[in-house]
Amino acid sequence: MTAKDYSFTPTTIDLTAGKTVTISATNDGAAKHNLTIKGLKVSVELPPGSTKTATVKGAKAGTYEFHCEYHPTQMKGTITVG
Ligand SMILES: [Cu+2]
Repeated sequence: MTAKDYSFTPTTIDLTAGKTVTISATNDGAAKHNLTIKGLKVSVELPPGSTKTATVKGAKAGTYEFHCEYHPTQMKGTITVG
């Protein structure tokens, strides 16, 4: 996924339950961003120009919210695990 000032692309992501998934996030913007996924223990800092990965192991089926801690009202989305 990509973070750019001030949105994530895509804003909806589908994952398969019970699998180990690596999420790669790139900050293509000029501002500092962050990727936090509530309920999946993901919180990665994304300085401008950086790419970071987060591994999610065996997520349970459900809907999880993700956002940027610096711009939580603008930068957010949903991960559906099913
Ligand atoms: Cu941000």
